[in-house]
Amino acid sequence: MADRTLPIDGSLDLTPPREGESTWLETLHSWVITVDHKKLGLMYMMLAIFFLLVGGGEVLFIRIQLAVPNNHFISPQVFNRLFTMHGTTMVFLVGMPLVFAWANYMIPLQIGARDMAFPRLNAFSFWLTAFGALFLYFSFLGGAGLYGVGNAPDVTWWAYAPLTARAFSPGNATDYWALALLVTGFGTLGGAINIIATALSMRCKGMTLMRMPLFTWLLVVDSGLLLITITPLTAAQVMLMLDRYLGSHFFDTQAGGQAYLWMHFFWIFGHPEVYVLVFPAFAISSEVIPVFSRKAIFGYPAMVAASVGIAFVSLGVWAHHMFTVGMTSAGNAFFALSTMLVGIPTGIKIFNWVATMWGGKIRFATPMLFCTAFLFQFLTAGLTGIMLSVAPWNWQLHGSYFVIAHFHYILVGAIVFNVFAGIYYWFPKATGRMMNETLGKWHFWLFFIGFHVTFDTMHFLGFEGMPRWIYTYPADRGWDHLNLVVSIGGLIQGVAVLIFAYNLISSLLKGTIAGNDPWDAWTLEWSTASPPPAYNFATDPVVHSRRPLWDVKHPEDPDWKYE
Ligand SMILES: [Cu+2]
Repeated sequence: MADRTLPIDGSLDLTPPREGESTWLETLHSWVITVDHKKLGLMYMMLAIFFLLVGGGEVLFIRIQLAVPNNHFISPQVFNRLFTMHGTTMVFLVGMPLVFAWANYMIPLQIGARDMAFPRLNAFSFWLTAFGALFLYFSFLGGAGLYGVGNAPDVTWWAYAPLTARAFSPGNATDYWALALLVTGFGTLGGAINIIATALSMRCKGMTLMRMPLFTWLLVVDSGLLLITITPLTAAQVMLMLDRYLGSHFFDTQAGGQAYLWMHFFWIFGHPEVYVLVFPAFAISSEVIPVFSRKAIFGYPAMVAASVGIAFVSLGVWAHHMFTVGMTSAGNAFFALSTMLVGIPTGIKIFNWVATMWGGKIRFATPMLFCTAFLFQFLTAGLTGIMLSVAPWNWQLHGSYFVIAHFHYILVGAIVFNVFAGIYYWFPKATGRMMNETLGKWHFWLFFIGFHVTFDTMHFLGFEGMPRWIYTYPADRGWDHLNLVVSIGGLIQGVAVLIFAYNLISSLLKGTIAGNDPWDAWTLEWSTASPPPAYNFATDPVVHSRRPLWDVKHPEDPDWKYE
């Protein structure tokens, strides 16, 4: 065999060449025209964090409105626009950009490449996403203008027919919604193609597919899922525009169309979309948990197989969102069983993360705290998911706050928790500085408490029969105290996020210098400088195992001996 040493042992001078003084305009220009995967990754991240604050701001109004019964803080029309924009923003302008933020920044570094396979397509995809986002928010300026919350869409984030028909939605609000999703959808397709091409064709010497970090694996499977599921969404948006402007009747029941055709098109995208959004969370935990438990990930091949399994099964469960439309009992039974089937590969993942921690020397630094909470919350969300997959149970709780509680357990309890874990973990790599651990712990505990106060309570609101989408409620239903508790929990989460934002900015300016490898980690991104130079690696890395940096640090007992 060839030599077993890595040319990435830290002895190389990887500091980027010094740049001359540049004005802020030149700096801005360099970011706007960039095709560098790291800059684009950070731009996706900034886009996502910006819209996370916007979407969070929207929910602030919603929770003030619902805190007490018979409230008239905002009008029903504004309420409808706010929850529509909240959902659309969080899914398409936060969750989706986050997929590409992580993938862009991390994949070339993790597979030892100098950039993505198609750098220009990468920039094009980012700007499509950014302008699609801008387009959606231009709707606020239409119609009645800013003060009356303009012409913003008010049809919920899944825009069921016939709400979207011209007869029920006469202005341009729904058009903004459909066109914005079309534009960001093309950005998503470009990004997904790029990720797959990069992972298949740009891996460094020695990195076989089964040595690729699980993080990269998950985002590749994620991109495959996106390629399949954005297609029906795009088709549905085109049909919707045809219905609205060219007199077709795909979704018009009065003219022989089918309203639930839209539901099929939307949910065959919409259910796998949940996994599209949660895969980056799995990816982050699959890196953080081993490093902070000081053990290699348990059952790597099973983890890869489970990822592909989840993606595959998730394509056949969509009609569990439609148990109440009156499918045949065979249809109900199929979608109930296929939904329960997701529990098997997901269970494999949870067991493997726990088995990785088992017997490890666990360090509860901030990233690990967030990942540990994620394991419990994800398990709970899975259990309420199985409850909802039982069709007769679903008939009782459909359209209630129980459903909101269930999916926020995934979207916040799994995804947002891991986003925070990932930012604390890779911030030192991207900026060269550590985030403050004390503030990190405050952030974690406040967010953890706020999350449970809000979303645990929401389950009980669902049992008490509170429906979704209502802008206020009478005082005699037994919902008032629970709603107040939910709103207070939201406030605690808001404070935690402000602490996080402060930590982010102050650490960027004066955090302690991180060095190349502050966590004593094992994947390739930690072998280069922090922040990495434009070319990532001075020489092309050569790897011999799944943990190339372990091999360098432990030449007496390298991983490749066991492969
Ligand atoms: Cu679903």
